[in-house]
Amino acid sequence: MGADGHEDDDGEGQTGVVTKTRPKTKRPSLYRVLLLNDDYTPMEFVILILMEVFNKSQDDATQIMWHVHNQGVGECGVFPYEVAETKVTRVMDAARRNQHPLQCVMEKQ
Ligand code: TYC
Repeated sequence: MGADGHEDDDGEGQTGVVTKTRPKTKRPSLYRVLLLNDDYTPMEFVILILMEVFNKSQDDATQIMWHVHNQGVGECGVFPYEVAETKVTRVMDAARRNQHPLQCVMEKQ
């Protein structure tokens, strides 16, 4: 600081464009995994799927199954893209293996 109260020009003062860098921590987009109702898949099978693929308790799985049965669609969970994709594939593979028409889809949240 000079006697006149102004900054001394010591040559270190920066001039030009000030770029404020913001750390880019992009969080992954989330996807809802949904089960769709149908008339043929046994309720027990849906409950087992919810327990095995979505790690639900028997009580939670039963509640979700009834919700889907009554409302036509219901959420099994919300996951990053690749996790959601893997779960949809596991459900669809199990349904196909057991010849049930159960449908599972994912949608961006
Ligand atoms: N609606 C089926 C039945 O009455 C049960 C069911 C529930 C099927 C949920 C699919 O995602 C589903 N057997």
